[in-house]
Order: sequence, then structure tokens, then C-alpha cells
Amino acid sequence: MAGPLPLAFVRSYVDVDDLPHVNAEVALVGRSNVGKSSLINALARRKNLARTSKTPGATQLLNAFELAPEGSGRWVMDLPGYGFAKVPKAEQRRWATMLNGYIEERENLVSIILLIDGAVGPTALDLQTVEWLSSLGRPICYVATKADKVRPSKSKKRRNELISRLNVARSDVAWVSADKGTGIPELRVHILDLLGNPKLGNS
Ligand SMILES: Nc1nc2c(ncn2[C@@H]2O[C@H](COP(=O)(O)OP(=O)(O)O)[C@@H](O)[C@H]2O)c(=O)[nH]1
Ligand SMILES: [Mg+2]
Repeated sequence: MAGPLPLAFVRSYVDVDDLPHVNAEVALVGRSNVGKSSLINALARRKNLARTSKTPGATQLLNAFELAPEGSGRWVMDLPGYGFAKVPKAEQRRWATMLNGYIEERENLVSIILLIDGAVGPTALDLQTVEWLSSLGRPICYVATKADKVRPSKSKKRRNELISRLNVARSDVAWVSADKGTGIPELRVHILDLLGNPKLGNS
């Protein structure tokens, strides 16, 4: 089991073109309010590393975090969320263009970590996004968030629904709760594997 990921905030970027070259990167993508920032905090076991918000749509920046040591070039990106109802169409198009540019330009993007709200998702918009991301040819790792909000009596049904709607295997979805810590150690191991863990000698 992995302990907290030694993540440090690098900076926020407005523009994909400003991102420097890195060795390996994973990117958290998901609907506004799905729990991206909370997940980063849970992975690092820090309270305020990534800002969490009760106001969806607040983050429109590309927030970069780096695994220690500084300069390792192993990055975790928190990307702006999509699908916040009050965001105007023009802004949604801007988001799609940004993400498209990001995915096309990040040569060392090892995997997209797509977050789906485990209690309610996938929504129609999640499914559209999955289809679109798949067409761009990058590997996707699915994470179902807020597992603690699913009642134990509904859990099996919910999990079955989610994998059948995503059309993936059970083992392709990691269920996590940032609040309770469920599934977080396993996801840390997976992220370290994706980014190449020097301690394991595969970087
Ligand atoms: N119950 C529960 N709530 C969560 C969990 N993760 C996030 N949230 C809540 O969902 C809301 C949005 O979280 P945030 O991390 O800001 O989402 P983001 O917009 O994707 O970055 C906040 O009110 C969080 O407290 C979780 O694991 N369980
Ligand atoms: Mg956020």
C-alpha cells in the first residue's frame, strides 16, 4: 500500500501552450463538482493542496501538481471541469477546445483519469465526454467518486449500472471516497505505476 502521494502545487496555467515539457503526466478530468480537487487532497492526505469548492465551475485553470522531488517531471494535472449548467455555451466551447489542445499536445500524457460521480453518474454528458476522449486515442482510467454517498444496500446495483453504462469491465473502475479514504491507497499505487515510481525502479 502506498502512503500519501508527495504532491506539491507547481502553478496554474491559463493556456495549454504555456505548459512545459514533463516526463510523465496524468490528468484528472470530470464534471464540475465531481470531486477532482478533493481527490487530489485525499491522494496527498492534505486538506487544502487543491482548492475544493461548493460552487461548481469555479476552477477554469489547469492546475499542475508534481510528485516529489521537485523537478521530477512527474505531474498530476487538475483540469477545469465540464458540464456546469450555468456556464454559457461559448465557455463550454472554450473548454472543449482547451482540452482538445491539451490532449493533442501533451506527448507524455500517460493516462486520463476520468472521474464519474459514483452516486449519480455517468450522466449523458459524461458518456459524450468518454466517447470523445476515446476517439482522441488516450488511455482512460475510470474513477467513481463519492462512494460513501451510495448506500451499502444499493452498492452492487449502482456498480453494475455504472460499468454497463460505461461499457467497461468491473476491474476498469476504481471506486473511491475522498471523504472516507476508501480506495485511495489503491489509486495511489496505480498513479505511481502510471507515472513511473523510481522506488520501484521503473521510471
Ligand atoms: N460525500 C462526499 N463528498 C465529496 C467527496 N469528494 C468531494 N465531495 C464534495 O463534492 C463537492 C465538490 O468537490 P470538489 O473536489 O471541489 O470537486 P471538483 O469541482 O471536481 O474539483 C464538495 O462539496 C466536496 O466536499 C466524497 O468522496 N464524498
Ligand atoms: Mg476543483
